[in-house]
Amino acid sequence: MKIYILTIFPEIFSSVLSCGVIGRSRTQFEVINIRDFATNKHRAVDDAPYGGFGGMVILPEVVMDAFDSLPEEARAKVIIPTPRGRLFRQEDAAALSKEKAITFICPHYKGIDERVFELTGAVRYSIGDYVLTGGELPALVMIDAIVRLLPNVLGNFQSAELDSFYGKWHLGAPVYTRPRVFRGLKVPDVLISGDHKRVLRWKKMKGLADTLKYRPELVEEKKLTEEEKELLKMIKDKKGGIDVRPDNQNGRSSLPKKGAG
Ligand code: 6GU
Repeated sequence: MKIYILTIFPEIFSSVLSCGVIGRSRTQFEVINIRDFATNKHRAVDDAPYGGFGGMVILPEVVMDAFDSLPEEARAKVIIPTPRGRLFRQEDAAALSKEKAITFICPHYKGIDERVFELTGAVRYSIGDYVLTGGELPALVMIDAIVRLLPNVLGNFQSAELDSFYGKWHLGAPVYTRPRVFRGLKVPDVLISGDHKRVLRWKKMKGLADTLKYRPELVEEKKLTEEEKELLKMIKDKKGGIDVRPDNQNGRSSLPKKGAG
């Protein structure tokens, strides 16, 4: 896959795209500095918005000149990260991982002149209901989600299948490693049983129980398979050995303080 990124902050991309799983992937990244296309005398890339109210808007001409410098393949799939877009989801990452080339145009300041959306045929995506200073981090978030789904990128592709939201609507299960007891906290016995079927069932049940606990708004009757209905009933009836107590989310440990008591 080839990913083109148009930005006024190319520095933001270098470390993320060269590290870890994304860095090792064979994706070709081309980061283009929009400022290189500024031809006005101060090489300005922004100007005040029509209508006032302050802030700065990226000039359409520099963005379009940068965009027009890209090869044909870069025009097929264009994404502009913006809080005024559709929420980016796992399905979008999966669909985009099938593309040959994707171009991200990163807004900054108050945004990019609206005409750029129209002229490039861009799709708008938001990564959540909060406002960030620019589209660079959202672009990286989307790129990470897309690239890890490319064939041969995750060492053990099976590992994507039990992920939260991978072909499912709910969260995945938590993970543990050595040692079996750490500071008094035990790894669930089932994970040490060596019984694959039981482990898989526990993962399903625990993923559902945690969805109920942390993201209850995701649990909708009509989305549930018969197996999920049955598992959720067991969870609610406190059968199946899953702890359903709400846990402490205020950052403090639920363990007694050292020296207390
Ligand atoms: Cl895509 N851009 C900005 N600036 N803020 C956001 C966002 C995108 N998604 C959520 N917040």
